[in-house]
Amino acid sequence: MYRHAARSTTSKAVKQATTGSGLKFSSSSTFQHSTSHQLLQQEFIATAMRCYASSSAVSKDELLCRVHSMVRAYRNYGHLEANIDPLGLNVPKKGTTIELNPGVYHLKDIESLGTTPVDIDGIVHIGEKTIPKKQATIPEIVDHLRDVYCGNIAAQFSHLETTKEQMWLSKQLESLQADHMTNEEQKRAMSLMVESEAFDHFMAKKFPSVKRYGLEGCESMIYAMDVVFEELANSDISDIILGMPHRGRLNLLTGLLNFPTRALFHKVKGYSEFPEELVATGDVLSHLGVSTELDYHNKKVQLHLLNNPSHLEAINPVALGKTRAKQSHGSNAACILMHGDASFAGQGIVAETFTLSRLPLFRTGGTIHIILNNQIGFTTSPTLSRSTRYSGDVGKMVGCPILAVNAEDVEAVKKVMSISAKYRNKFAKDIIVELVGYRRHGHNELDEPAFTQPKMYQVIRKKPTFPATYTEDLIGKNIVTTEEVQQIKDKCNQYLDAEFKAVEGYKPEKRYFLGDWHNIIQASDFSKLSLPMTGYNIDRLKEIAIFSVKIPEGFNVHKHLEKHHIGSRLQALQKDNKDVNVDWATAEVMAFGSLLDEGYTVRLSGQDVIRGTFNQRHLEFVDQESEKRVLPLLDAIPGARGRFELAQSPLSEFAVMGFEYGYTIDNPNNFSVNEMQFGDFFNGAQIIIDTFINSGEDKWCLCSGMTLLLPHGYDGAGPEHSSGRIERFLQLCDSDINTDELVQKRVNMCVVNCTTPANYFHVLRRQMKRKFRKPLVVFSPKTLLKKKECVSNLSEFDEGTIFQRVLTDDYKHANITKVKKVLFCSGKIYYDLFEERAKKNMENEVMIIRLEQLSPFPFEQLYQVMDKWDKEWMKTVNWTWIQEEHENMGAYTYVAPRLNKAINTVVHGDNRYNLIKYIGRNAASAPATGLKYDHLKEIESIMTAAFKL
Ligand SMILES: Cc1ncc(C[n+]2csc(CCOP(=O)(O)OP(=O)(O)O)c2C)c(N)n1
Repeated sequence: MYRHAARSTTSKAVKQATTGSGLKFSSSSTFQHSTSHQLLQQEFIATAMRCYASSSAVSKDELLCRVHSMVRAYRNYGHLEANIDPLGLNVPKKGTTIELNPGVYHLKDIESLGTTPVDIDGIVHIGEKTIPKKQATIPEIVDHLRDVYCGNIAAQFSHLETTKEQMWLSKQLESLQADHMTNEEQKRAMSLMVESEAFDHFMAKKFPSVKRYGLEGCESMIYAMDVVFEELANSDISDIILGMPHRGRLNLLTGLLNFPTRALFHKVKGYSEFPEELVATGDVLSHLGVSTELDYHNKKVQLHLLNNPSHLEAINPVALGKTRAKQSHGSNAACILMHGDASFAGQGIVAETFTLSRLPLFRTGGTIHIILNNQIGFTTSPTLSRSTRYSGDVGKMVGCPILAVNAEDVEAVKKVMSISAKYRNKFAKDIIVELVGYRRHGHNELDEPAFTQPKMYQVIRKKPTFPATYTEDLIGKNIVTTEEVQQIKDKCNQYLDAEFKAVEGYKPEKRYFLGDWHNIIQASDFSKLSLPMTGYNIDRLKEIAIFSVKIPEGFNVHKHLEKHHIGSRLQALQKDNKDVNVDWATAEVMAFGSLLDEGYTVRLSGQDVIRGTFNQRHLEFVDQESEKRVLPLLDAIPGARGRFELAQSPLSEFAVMGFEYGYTIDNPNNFSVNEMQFGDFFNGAQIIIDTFINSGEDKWCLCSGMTLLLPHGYDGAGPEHSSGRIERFLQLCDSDINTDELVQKRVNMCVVNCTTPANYFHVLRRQMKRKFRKPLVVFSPKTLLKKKECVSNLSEFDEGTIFQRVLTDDYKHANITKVKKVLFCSGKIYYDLFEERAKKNMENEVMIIRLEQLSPFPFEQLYQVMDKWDKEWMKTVNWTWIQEEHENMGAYTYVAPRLNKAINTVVHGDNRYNLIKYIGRNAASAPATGLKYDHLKEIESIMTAAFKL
């Protein structure tokens, strides 16, 4: 439904709108603008009349000027009179847009103009594309402009940033008017739509209770996709990454994307989409994906339809990330995103993704957006679901052309699809096509739509289907015969019947862990796993670390950095290997650099990641005089084979995290680290965590080594910036407490809270060195970045060293039976406990054990530690979990039952006692106090409790 909104408002109109009097809410649920548009029109006419004073003797230049003004008006406002609603419910009244009236330009009242040709070269494009007309009469020009801009395409492009783009689009639209589809093309469109309809009918008959979100009412989408795929294939695109929601997905999968129909029926009947040897819980029908080769007259293109979650539009940044990953490995990939009209206008991720579209480290050369506009969102009409005329209007934020088209004009559909691919290829920018159709049934086929939209559905129920009318049209034009159409239908139904029968005995194909992934296995395949050695040659590591602060001769680096960053790093590294102590930021650079050295693609993204929020990273140096920038790691460590992308990101978490996830699922050798400015900001991207990172492998067998850095720690920074919400991530982990296996095989995510630079180095490298890929969440430090005790000796990075899941100081206790209390902890609190214990001289009585890895829970390592201990002594010990966080937060509720199980198992052989005591902050609503005094008092009381025996 298209409402007529004023294009701008006078101050009076603004006042009216904000007080409510300017917008009337009518019973038919449409906004009506009362006076503002009329006022504007009057103003416009008055101005135009002054400018184009009527005269029968106008000069040639004056005449051209008038024609030019009218042409521009059509390009700007023609869409207001276009007919893009196939239901005919929202057809604008012709002649109501004053700017489109030739009389306003005095081009009606000069009699001779009716027959005298005007020079139109460079003003408007009429005629064949190859032989454009040089002259035309005014009536010819007006007719042409009405055909192009007030026909079945509503084109908006006057908001584009460059006249070059505007001129190009107007030329395309105007000259393509003379282009007509060949008979073959029309037959192709017809058969695709007839097959799509037959598929929907077959599904309705065989599976009447299944929600399939059919394409009925918008069947030309299937041809639209065919056109755009072919256009991209012809422009040598090697890969198309496609993200789309539920509507019409099954039609597209089976109709164009070679998804075996028997596999789909197999899934509908309730069987798994995965081969037996894979461990996966699967997903619903409308989230299925596929990767397939499309062949357009020997122009081949690999199409990847991504699995998507129910959360509408969340797939968008993921698809972009995957596209960029393909491009960074040398392929000429392009992204297409399909959307629903309500979700495109409503979901904020759409705007966030547009923001990425032109940023140097995120761009992918333009996305083609196709909005499948069925003029309704579930039960909500457009008047209640958006504040803009078109669903695609949000694209204006990045100067994106918006071409809305009546889905029942196949020729117009073909035109806009072809223009969209050409525009993307030419300008490397996004473009939106709005395919306006309708939805024949309810939101799904089991819903009754007339409860809420009775009038619309009266029209729809009387309306013949489009494949039927289009077919009749082609028969009428002698392009096909009735027999040919019948043959298409019969063949299609026979095929569907055969596929239906073939479900018996169908076994899902192995489509996973192939190609780039052939060396990767699922972590459940324990027999094939080994602990990866993540240590690296320390001389090379030193070289990398030195290189990371190497600046060119004569470069004016900031004095502070010269002394405290570059100077102190070089100083630390100049010592003998055995005396080299490495801090957090150096450990990180050694991890990245060594992975680059081994040929991995490393990508670090997030807000201000180049410098680092805490002023610790400084991967880039800026000349203080010329502002020239150098990024030593990016400029390549001598001899390193990998590619480094340092992606300072916009202020977005949702889109950026989705993008990075997409980057990692494309290739197992893509190591992407996404840092939040402070840990708590991940919550803006919770949808990506819940629906992709945490569950993508189980739902879709898609593995990801995506790594999140969430700065965490109670340092008096107040309620938000203290906590990365460890508890929320642990709740998402399926680290099983009931298993008797020592090693947790099937855990979805790794969660760590490391306390040493060496462990951080190893855990980062482990992401790429394992045979499997799992997302990793690192609760990274803030104050520890600069703490002088928080360093690791270079020997801890050497070949043969590995990540330590558990760090214990039991070896320091000559007589362990003197220990009265064992404090289990994780993260930065360890340093406070260590200092306090020393101060209190209680090393003999209190043992501190750090859980560096929380998920998968390190049962195996704990058993290794405990097996050495005296069992009778263990029965007497005070076992305590101590944390900085409040009792209802942090790792406590996750860790306590697991520690209980581990200790009970070792001491009693079963899980009989509740042994773990708690020390930490009391339960609270906010993660931390905003008062420094309270913060310090809380620490004091935690420390007092810790060393009370
Ligand atoms: C983020 C989100 N909110 C709500 C829903 C529930 N939902 C599923 S489809 C739908 C309507 C979507 O309308 P539209 O985008 O126009 O697509 P259509 O179903 O009409 O094709 C809604 C609200 C969802 N899947 N995702």
